[in-house]
Amino acid sequence: MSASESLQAEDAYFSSNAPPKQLAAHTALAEAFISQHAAANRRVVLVTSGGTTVPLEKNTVRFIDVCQASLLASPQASSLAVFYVLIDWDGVVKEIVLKVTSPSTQNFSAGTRGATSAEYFLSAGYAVIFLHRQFSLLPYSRHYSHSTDCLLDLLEEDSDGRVAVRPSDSDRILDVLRKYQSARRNNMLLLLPFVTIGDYLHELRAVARLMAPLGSSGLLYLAAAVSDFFVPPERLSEHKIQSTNIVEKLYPKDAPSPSPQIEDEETFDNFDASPRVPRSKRLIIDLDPVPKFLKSLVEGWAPLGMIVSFKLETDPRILVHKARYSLERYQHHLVIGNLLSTRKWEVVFVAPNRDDQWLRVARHGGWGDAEGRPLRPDEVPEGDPEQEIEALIIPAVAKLHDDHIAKSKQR
Ligand code: PAZ
Repeated sequence: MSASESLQAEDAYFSSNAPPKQLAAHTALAEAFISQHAAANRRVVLVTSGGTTVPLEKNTVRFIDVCQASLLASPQASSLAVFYVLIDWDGVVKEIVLKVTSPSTQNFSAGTRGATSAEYFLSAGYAVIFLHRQFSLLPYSRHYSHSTDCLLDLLEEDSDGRVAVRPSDSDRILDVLRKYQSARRNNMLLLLPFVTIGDYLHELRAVARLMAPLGSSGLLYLAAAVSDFFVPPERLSEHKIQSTNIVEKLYPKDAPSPSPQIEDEETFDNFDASPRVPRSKRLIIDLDPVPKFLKSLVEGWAPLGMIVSFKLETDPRILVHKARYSLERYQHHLVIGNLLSTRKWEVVFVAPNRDDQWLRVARHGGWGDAEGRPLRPDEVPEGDPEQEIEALIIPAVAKLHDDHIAKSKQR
């Protein structure tokens, strides 16, 4: 796609997909945050985190969300059809089939990478704008989320009837609490939530543009799992999609827009080898590709900043190839490749004019080389099994950021 075509696609997307209601408020917060830290000559990083949703209705009851690793990796996933989880706002989970040609339509993410990375950036002295999926993991509080330690389990009632931290947990909580309070006190962390793919892109563009004046000292670290596909507004159903044709029956003239919808014909689809569910009972959703915004980011929104993107794959044989392809296509500064199954303990840095660099922390098994062959035992790192991979990633990114700043000063 030429530069002018991608600019057109960008304009078309932003003019037809409404910004989130909180965009103006978020922009004002980000502007004040960036100017405070720029005045103190401090580096600012934008960390994106968590997964975007894809609404299926304007009055959204149902949406496609990121799903658990076990589902993505399930035998049901193939190169033609992937099962995703469709969740009603009241938590009812339905399984649907998307007709797509690639299994990477949506990603999943709890926000662990982003929240953990943000903490290490704060420790490295960066001011952090944390653009995250609402209710995903946050820096510091992630240590006590329901999925790890429930905060209530760490508390007890003392002899005076007051709430106290259990002495056995006090030290580790104190360590996190001090870091958290220091970040708050010094206004080092700005939290900006998003929900949908549209919200995310509007927020990303706004914050990236605000960071442009920082020049090379701005860092954009894009760890969010962003949907590749969406339903364009003109094809969004106004109201909740019905599982019967009740609207057509009662109000034939008000039939909902054609997509997405439950198909009304009693035919079998040839999509599955042995369909068990008649087509009339399925929800078939037709999604458009989201325009590729990394190009706009690199060329237009924050052209001097250092841009780091992530590439998630499940097939080890193509990870490095896909990361390098992305780097060449968008001409940014670093792609961090990771595999779904090993992302918590190994990643690969793919950057221009450098050999690929694998970073690994000690864990039991699970590693492979670029072709997916298991590592020899002597290649598997020893060390603290509790070490987080972000403890290696962030210093390495910060070092590349130093080089980026130094290079831009020479120009
Ligand atoms: O949030 P999380 O720790 O569960 O997952 C992190 C991740 C795998 C989403 C991230 O490291 C990543 O690869 N983000 C980019 C995904 C993509 O290729 O779109």
